Amino acid sequence: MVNYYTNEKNVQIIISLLKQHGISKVVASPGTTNMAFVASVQQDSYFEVYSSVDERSAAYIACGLSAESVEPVVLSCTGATASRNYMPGLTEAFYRKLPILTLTSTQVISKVGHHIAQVTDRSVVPNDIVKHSVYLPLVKDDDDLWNCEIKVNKAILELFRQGGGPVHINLATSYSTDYSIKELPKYRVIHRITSNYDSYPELPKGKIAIFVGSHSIMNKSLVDSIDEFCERNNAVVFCDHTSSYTGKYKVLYALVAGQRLLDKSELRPDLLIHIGEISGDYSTLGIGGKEVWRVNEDGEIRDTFNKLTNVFEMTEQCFFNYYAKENNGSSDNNDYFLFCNQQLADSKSKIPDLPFSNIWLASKMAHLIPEGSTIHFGILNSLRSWNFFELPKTVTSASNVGGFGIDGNVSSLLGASLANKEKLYFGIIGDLAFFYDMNAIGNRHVGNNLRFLVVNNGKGTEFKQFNHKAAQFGPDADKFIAAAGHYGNKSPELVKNYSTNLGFEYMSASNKDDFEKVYKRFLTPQITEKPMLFEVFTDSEEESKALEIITSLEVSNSIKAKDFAKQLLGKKGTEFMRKIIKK
Ligand SMILES: Cc1ncc(C[n+]2csc(CCOP(=O)(O)OP(=O)(O)O)c2C)c(N)n1
Ligand SMILES: [Mg+2]
Repeated sequence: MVNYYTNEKNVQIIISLLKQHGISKVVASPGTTNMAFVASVQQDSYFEVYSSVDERSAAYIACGLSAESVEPVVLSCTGATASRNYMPGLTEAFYRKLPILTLTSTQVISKVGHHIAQVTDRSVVPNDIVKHSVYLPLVKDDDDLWNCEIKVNKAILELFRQGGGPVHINLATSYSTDYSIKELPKYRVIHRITSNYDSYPELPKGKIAIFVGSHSIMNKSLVDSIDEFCERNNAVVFCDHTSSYTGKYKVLYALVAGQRLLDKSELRPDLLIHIGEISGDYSTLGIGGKEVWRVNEDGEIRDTFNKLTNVFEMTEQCFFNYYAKENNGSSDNNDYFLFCNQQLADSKSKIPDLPFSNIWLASKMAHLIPEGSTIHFGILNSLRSWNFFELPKTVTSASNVGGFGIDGNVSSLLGASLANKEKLYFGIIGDLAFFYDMNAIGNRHVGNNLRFLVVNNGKGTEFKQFNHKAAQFGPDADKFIAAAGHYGNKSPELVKNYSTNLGFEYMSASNKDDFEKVYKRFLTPQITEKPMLFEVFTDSEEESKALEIITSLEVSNSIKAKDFAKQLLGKKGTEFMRKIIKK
């Protein structure tokens, strides 16, 4: 029988990515644990493989070969004490910044410490033998596959990053004896482009979108560069209230992206350019892109959308300035932007009068937030509710989506308000988040430029939404998941007394009529004598209904058919049908 590549996928990923990154030199030491790798590369004429019994010598051979050829070199060794002998050579490589990719093969690391023959603990690596060390597990499902693809790309790119140096992969094996894989699968390669890199990739043809995660305040010149880029390349900018971009190509996309019954394939860009940090706009994150480029000075591989192919380690300004001069040739007009905008306008026009809820409050107030103020949103329901509605262009907005805590929403707004006493600061916050951090409104630095809208539904209504995973528990979710009934259980006096005693102007509403009477005062554009707290009592069921309505404005025919089939056949029947269709 002829042997080809191993069927161990983690090894296949390494080999495929070595080839795609142009790495061919290998120094192998003998053993069983590294057999899957060694046997696979020795039958592939792409690789130039050398043998060294002594691992200490192997590592120094790799140093000499790498320095002389100015190429990376791969080391491969087995279990037992083999890897220990790499240390002197790797120390040399570390201080000379030589790109040595060290593969130390091992049984799965859960076996460490159980007196399994030849299994050693490699979890502690000296600081000055490699710049980066990872464990590559066996691939048992798609998550493992993704994990391995990302880790191997990261490890290989680290060989060259910031001057380069040695890198370590602790590579698990199951001792498979199946070497029947004739054609090596092509796994996803990721490249890193730095500003001194002279061959920037070409923009792919087709639709281009920029996704802006939470972003620090954008200066005008960056906004102008993005606008110029969009104009030249028929691009659109997907934003939420944490994105900070206010240029011409902005679309606040949660309303469209959140449509549960809409077929989104037409909306999906061919290239998604990912800037900014973490986003709380789950709906727009779900749109994704067929291919993703990430642009960030940190240069890290962050595969938020599972489709990353290039990371640009540079300022966004540098990236957009460069590509604003390019034209991907797919179109000279801005039809993709117009299409997205049209979708948004269509959905907006279908919003009916909603039940009394955070979403309804947003629909009534978002566009009336006084010009030039700042607004913060609590996690998660408040941010999502207000992301459906536009704010005035001069209003800046943010949310604690770095860590998604409900623990500091009041304090963060207070902190922001200290930066400019002449400006109004609004906070939209749930009851649990308010009570968590309520001591902050007693802080002696509180100014009269602060205004809180506390949406008090007596629990974490997030967990009571019709589409939340806890919905299956019905009322039982109240006990411990949604944590209902704490903090006075929607007492009309508690927040009123506490806040007025602290010098706040207090107002409240329990229905739409109450709201109409008081909300204009809360939106007074001038700084008033006192800070304000507007407490609105809502009900979880109404909150959930409002969300269900606003995410069901659009229904695509294809989805209608699927839904209809589901109702007719039930869940089991649909699964059965799916299996039959696959066959
Ligand atoms: C410190 C912290 N603990 C727990 C959570 C999980 N969590 C996310 S949303 C939420 C409910 C918040 O309730 P509330 O502030 O009343 O907002 P609502 O969902 O009712 O609008 C919780 C507990 C979190 N994000 N942060
Ligand atoms: Mg609540």
